[in-house]
Formats: sequence, C-alpha cells, structure tokens
Amino acid sequence: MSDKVAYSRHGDIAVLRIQNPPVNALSQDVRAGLLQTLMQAEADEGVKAVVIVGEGRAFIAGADIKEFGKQPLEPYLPDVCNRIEALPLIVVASMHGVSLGGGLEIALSAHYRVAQPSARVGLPEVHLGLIPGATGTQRLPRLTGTEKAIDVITTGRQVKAAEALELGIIDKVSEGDPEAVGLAYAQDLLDSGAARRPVSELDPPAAIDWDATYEAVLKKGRGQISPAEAVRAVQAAAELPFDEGVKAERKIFMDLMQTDQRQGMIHAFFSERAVGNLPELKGVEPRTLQSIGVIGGGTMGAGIATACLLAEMNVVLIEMSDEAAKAAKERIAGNLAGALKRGKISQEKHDNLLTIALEVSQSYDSLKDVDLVIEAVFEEMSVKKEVFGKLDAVCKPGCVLASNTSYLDVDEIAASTTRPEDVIGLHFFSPAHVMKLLEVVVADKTAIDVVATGFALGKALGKICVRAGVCDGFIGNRILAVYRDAAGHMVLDGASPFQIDKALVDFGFAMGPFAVSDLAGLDIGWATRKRKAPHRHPEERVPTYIDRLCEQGHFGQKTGEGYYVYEKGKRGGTPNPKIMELVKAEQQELGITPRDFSDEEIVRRYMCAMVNEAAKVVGEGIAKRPLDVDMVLLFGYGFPRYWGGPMKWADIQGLPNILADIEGYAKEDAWFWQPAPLLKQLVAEGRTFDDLNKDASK
Ligand code: T1G
Repeated sequence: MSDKVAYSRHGDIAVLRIQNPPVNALSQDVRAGLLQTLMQAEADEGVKAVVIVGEGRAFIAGADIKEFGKQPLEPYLPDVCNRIEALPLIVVASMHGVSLGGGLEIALSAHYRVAQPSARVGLPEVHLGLIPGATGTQRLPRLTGTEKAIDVITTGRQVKAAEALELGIIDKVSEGDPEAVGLAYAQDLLDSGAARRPVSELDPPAAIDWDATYEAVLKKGRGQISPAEAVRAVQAAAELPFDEGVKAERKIFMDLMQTDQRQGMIHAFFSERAVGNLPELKGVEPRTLQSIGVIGGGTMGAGIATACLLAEMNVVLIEMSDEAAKAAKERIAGNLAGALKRGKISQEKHDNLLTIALEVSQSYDSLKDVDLVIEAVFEEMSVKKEVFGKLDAVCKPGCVLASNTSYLDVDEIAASTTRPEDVIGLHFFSPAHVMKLLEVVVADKTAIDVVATGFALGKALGKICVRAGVCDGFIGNRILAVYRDAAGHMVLDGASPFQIDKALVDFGFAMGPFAVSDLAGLDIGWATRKRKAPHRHPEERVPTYIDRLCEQGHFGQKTGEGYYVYEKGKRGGTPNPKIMELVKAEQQELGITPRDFSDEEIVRRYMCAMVNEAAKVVGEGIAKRPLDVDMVLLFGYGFPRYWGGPMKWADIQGLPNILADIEGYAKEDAWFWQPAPLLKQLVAEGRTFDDLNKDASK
C-alpha cells in the first residue's frame, strides 16, 4: 500500500492528498497511491465527488524525472490519467504552486479544475527533450483550441492562473487552503447538479496547416526536435479518435525518450541544480549581504549594480567624476527601464530602486559600511591593485572584496591587501543583470565563508554559480581561447570563417565564433593576442590576418566592419570580402595550400578542442566537476542546451572516439593537440565524464 497519497472523507466528498516532498513528483509509488485511493473512493459508500490536492508548495511538479532513461515502471501515467477521468464520480483538481507536465496532465484528467491566484501551470516537457507523454497533447487542445495548445506545449512556458482561466485550462480561481478550496468547489458542483465532464469527450481541436507549423517550430528550435514533434502529437488529437491519439502521443514520447537530446537536456536540468551544491560549503554560513558597493559604472559595473538592485539590495556605486557618475546612473536607469518593459518589475519597484536603493558617490568613504564590494574597473593589474589598496583601507572588517576580472590573477590581487582571506573573484558576464552565469573564483587564501558568501550573492541575484580556480581565463574564457584557436587554424588551412560560423549554428549555437567576435569587439581579441605574445610558445599557430583588419580600425559591429559588414538598421551582417583576401595573403606567406573542410569535420575539430581543454581544466582542479564546465558553457557561452554541455556531448560521442580524433589531429600539430591527461585516464579506465560527476556527489 503506497503511503504517498492520503485518503480522507469529508461528508460525501473524498480527498486524495499527494504527499511526496519536495514537489510531489509523480514517482511510481505516487502513481500507485493514486490508483489505490481512486478505487477506495469508488468503493466508499456515499462518496459522490473526489478532490485531488498536493501537500506542500506545489500541486504536482510532473513525472519523476529521476525515473527517466530507466525501465518504465507500472502503473504508467497515461493509465492513471485515464483512470481518473473514467471515475464515475465528479473529480476536482485543486491546484496551487506549480502544476507541470504530468501534474497538469493529472489535472486535465479531472472533470473540473480550480486554482489559487498564484498558481502556475504548464507542459515543460520540451525543456527535457520530450513532449507531454500522459495525454497532455490530446486533452489540452480540447480545452484551449489548437493554436493556444501548440503555443503552450512547444514553448513549455508556465501559464499564470489568470491566463489559464482565460484559456479554459482551469475553471475557477479561488484563494485559500487548496484542500478547503477544492472541497468547496466540489460541493458547489454537487449542489448545482453538475455532471462529470471528461475532457476526452470534448470536440477534437481544429485542423491547421500542420506541415507549415511543424517547419516553423522546427526552425525556431534551432536543432532541437521535440517541440516540432509535439505539433505532430496535437495533429493526432485533431485527426484520430482520442484513444488512437493517445497511442500516437505515447509513440512519439517513447521515441524521444531514446534520443541524445533527452539525455542532454535532463543532464542540464539536474546539473544546474547540482552545480551550486558544493560539499565544502555544507553548513558554512555566508556573511551578511544587505548593501553592496560597486566600483566603476561602465557597462559591467552598471549591470552588476542593476542585478543587485533587482535583488532588493542597497547599492553604493563609485565613479570618479560627475560626468562618469551621471553616465553610470543613466546606464542603470536604462537597465531598470528594460526590466520594467519586460515585466520583471513593477513601476513602483522601478521608481524605488532608482531613488532610494541606489547611491552614486565619488568618495570611497561611502563604502565604509557595505557588506561586499565588487570592482569592475579597467582590466589592468596595476589599476586593480590601486583599487584594492583603497578598499582595504576604507571597508569595514569582514567586508568581502570581490573583483569582476575576467582573467587576471586573483591571488595577486588578494596579495595587494592586508586581508587576502576576504578577497574573491566574482566574474559576471555581460550584460551582468541578464546573463545567468557567475564564475566564483576562489583564490588560495579566500576564506570558506567568503566562498559561501559569493554563492549566496549569486543565488540572490538568480545566477547559476560555478566555482572556479585561478588561472588565465578561469573556466569559460580559458576554454573559449582554445576552441577559438581551433577555428582560426581551420581558416588558415582552408575553411572560411563564414562556413565555420554556419556549421556551428547548424550544430545549435546561436552564433558562430566569428560573428561572436564581431559582436564582442575584435579589439578585445587583438589586445589579448598582444598581451599573450611575449609568452607564446614557438610552435603555437596564431593567425594574424585579422590583426591587419584591426590595424585599419575595423573592430566588428561597433565599427560596422569585421568578419562581416554591417549596415545601419539591418540585423546581422554580410561576409566581408576583405577577409578571404587577407587569409589568402597569410596562407601564401606561410606556404599553406588550403583544403576543403566538411561541416562535420569543422564541428568535430571545434568540439574536440573544447572538450580537450575542458578536460585539462577539470584535471587541474580549476573546475570541480565536468558538469561545472557544462554549466559554464551553457549559461555563459551559448552552448546548445539540448546537448547538455560539451562534457555530456563528449560522453554521448564516446570518449575513446574523442581521444582517437585528438590523437589524429596531433599528427598535424602536436603542440596544440596534446591530449588531456584526464581524458586519457578515463579512456584507459573505461569511464565517462559523468562517472566523475557521480564520484563527486558521493
Ligand atoms: N522530478 C524529480 N525531481 C524533481 C522534479 C521532477 N519533476 N522537479 C523538481 N525536482 C527536484 C529537483 O531536482 C530538486 O531536487 C527539488 O525537486 C527542488 O527543485 C509524462 C514526462 C518544480 C518549478 O519539468 O521546473 O511530467 O536538488 O530546486 O526552484 O508528460 O523543480 O533538492 O535534490 O528546482 O522551487 C515535467 C521540473 C516533468 C518540472 C520547482 N516537469 N521541475 O523549482 O525547486 S516530465 C518539469 C521544475 C513529465 C509527463 C512528462 C522545478 C520546479 P534537489 P528545485 P524550485
């Protein structure tokens, strides 16, 4: 007998109360408990209606994702849903918190649905590489109509109660204890003589241009397939009898369950939760975080200040002149106006943040009471040391001193203060109030509660925090530099930047590396190459063709010309004809005879370079686990989520195959393609990167 669903009797109404913390996932024993208590209600003399309700903070968060990829366990969820609907008694679902995936499917199988005003519903299966697999694609369109159902299912978005009422997903919004609200609604239905209302018996959804819709959704998915497959399941709801439609949905669902994309997306789901759970931080109390100092009001500083304001912290921003202070305040005002426009904040909150929560000052003395300071000044070590010297003198004992540096040595910065234990790196990604990734860079002497404070700040700002060790570029930028070089080598050897960009967009990136360079500014890469030149290994291949373009003052989008030529007011650019001339000149100079590259080879080399450097980053302890690298690439570098990240992609390809490719490439360039020791070790042991993730969670 399952103890996950409690049965209770209230007059002639039975209550089935799901009790599977933390979010009532529909594990096997919950499904079994629902069947048992449904039968109990049917056999219970005098019961005329049933209310299904969830204990705790959610109605039901969906199927139990931990069961995916394993042998399916009976009772299957579609059968539970059909059993609910077939009950000869009126069934009411009383929803609160979230009702997602299988949770909403359970509710759609009830005859009536009532929800709290703060409740949210949705079918987010596409975010897991799947489609709703327990009649959601068959029942939802019967309530909302075809178009709305396709929008909700293919986006996987959460729908607030008010909109759900408008769409017909729920019948009533009512505030109060969910069980009491469910009982009252069921009583009203009984008193009014309402009949059972099986959704499966409602009219099937109308036909639309299914092929055009399928193609449009496939294109929008940028390589992800499950949203488009959901269109076919809704089409089955329109064209087949209900039971046949359910079978068609189930086939699509089970086929998707076998895909790499399902593996990748579920890996991403669990990894984005695991990445912030560091054993070393268990029980470590973070320091107070009420007021934050920000040094520098440029793009990064203003973005960081905006993120802290949006998290309802007080911010003291330091700039060195009236003009700079004014510009900083305007940047922040612009950021907050954007948040207001996107509906992230109310008008009242917007006004308060600008007038009360933010102080802009030109004196470091204004920082004497802040709890944590983040400097976002010029990326020059001497400038950082000057700033940290001042902070050391002004800030109160215990104030955390953080640098937003993207590659400089945080140990060296810490050594410039009398309190290295209070110093940490907090590497935000631009725009800092939008990008979710935050690299928490831990220096040798950083105190453990300062690390915990960095993670606590990141959590408060809604970031995905990843712990990084100190090296040039930490995790993301260090790996970026290598796979970016691999792309540059392919240009020298015959692939055009434009073919490389397209191949990687087809792989799933939002933009290719050269378009990204144009967006970020070619001057940044140019400066990095000049900075690294004195330390360069003699065998390192560094293309110089793009430096010629930089010397002419062309830095990409900001100057209107880079790898691509950009026309004012037009999105995207067109390939710059100068590029191939410059490449050809360099090839002649180097005596290179260019060759053709297939898109597959381009992607393979690019990804092998990424995985190889990532394995070195994990092997050296700069990243704690392979999943940490996956989260950095997903949340900071636009890696396609449906692969789960580069390390998950590599596991899916098979590490022996990756190593074999790298060893093959090493025959052309032994220095660049030195196989990572960790990669060789895992292949020798027959293990995967995911095995390392599992080791770390023990
Ligand atoms: N299955 C298993 N565990 C789950 C879970 C689920 N569906 N949802 C959450 N958890 C765990 C999560 O891993 C974490 O564990 C803890 O609960 C708290 O979650 C047949 C096939 C519900 C909005 O995709 O979106 O139904 O880290 O930290 O920020 O058609 O969790 O504590 O060990 O995220 O308040 C569809 C997934 C499934 C919803 C709560 N449902 N979950 O967010 O807490 S597929 C989903 C979420 C399906 C059917 C199909 C969020 C949340 P731990 P949390 P939160």
